[in-house]
Amino acid sequence: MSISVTQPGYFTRAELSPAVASFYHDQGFCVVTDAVDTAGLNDLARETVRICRGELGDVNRSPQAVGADLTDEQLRTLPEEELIRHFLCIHHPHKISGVMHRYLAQPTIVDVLTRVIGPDVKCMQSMLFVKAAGKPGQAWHQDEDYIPTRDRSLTGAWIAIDDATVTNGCLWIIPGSHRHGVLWPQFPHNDKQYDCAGMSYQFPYDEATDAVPVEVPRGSVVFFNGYLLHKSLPNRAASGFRRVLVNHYMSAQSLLPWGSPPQGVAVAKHDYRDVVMVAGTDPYAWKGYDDVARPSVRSAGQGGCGDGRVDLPTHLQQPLTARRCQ
Ligand SMILES: O=C(O)CCC(=O)C(=O)O
Repeated sequence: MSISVTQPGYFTRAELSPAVASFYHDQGFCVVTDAVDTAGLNDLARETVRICRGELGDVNRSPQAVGADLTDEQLRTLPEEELIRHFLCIHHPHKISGVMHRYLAQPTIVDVLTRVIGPDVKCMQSMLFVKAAGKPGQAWHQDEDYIPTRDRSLTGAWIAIDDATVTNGCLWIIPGSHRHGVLWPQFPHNDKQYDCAGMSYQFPYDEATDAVPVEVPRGSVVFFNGYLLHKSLPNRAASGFRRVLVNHYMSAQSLLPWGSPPQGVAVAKHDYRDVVMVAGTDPYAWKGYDDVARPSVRSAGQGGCGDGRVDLPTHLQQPLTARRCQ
């Protein structure tokens, strides 16, 4: 099956123009279908194996994460495909990999980011999804649920290392859903199709009619707004992977109150400084930069997601005070 690249919002590098930003601001996403060439994709795929083997440094395999049960000997010796099948997602690969770090500022990505965000752009996060056949997706959410930018400039750049299709668990989005500028409630779902991250609900859309799959050929980059509702389904292909490197960016003109403020620092002053500038100038450069984030392996939920996982009706029976914290 071939993937259509002539849909609205899909551009080639040669077609980059002000129309890209107009489409992005209206619909909350856009795609560049030829952003990364085959040599680049091969580099990213090779580096994924080195990261999973632990060759570049510790990836902090938490007890609930896939891969936690592998011994150091297995990490070193398992055949590549068997090895990476043990991982769902590694957070912050750019902290240990020069290749992943280089892709934070890949020229086509920076070109689009400066069109949709503005001249000054910083990156605060990378995530490397491996998602082998049989592995779960991630439930409906908005990235600003996790990374609060103050100026709503959060933008994901989702680099497809493999073709991403409905079958192998491509992104699904609700176009235009970022325009409300509202973060919808989330709850700790118990739906086994998805990993352990929260699920948004009570948003004013019908997923049966409003959600669309974003199928893309490998080498494409999907850009999406931090308020855009999106999810992915499990990889239901018979074999193979749906590998993606997702980097998150925002305007460097805004503070980033991400995570808990250090002791004694008010939320209004909190500014996460473990960031990488990828374009323009940083008005807050006087604060300096931190290097505190470490890679970590995301749980796939296959060993369970811990206590308190419920279906939506059960969640809605909980007192409001409890629901507010989830
Ligand atoms: O690619 C996926 O499976 C999920 C990615 C995602 O939701 C994100 O990057 O925010």
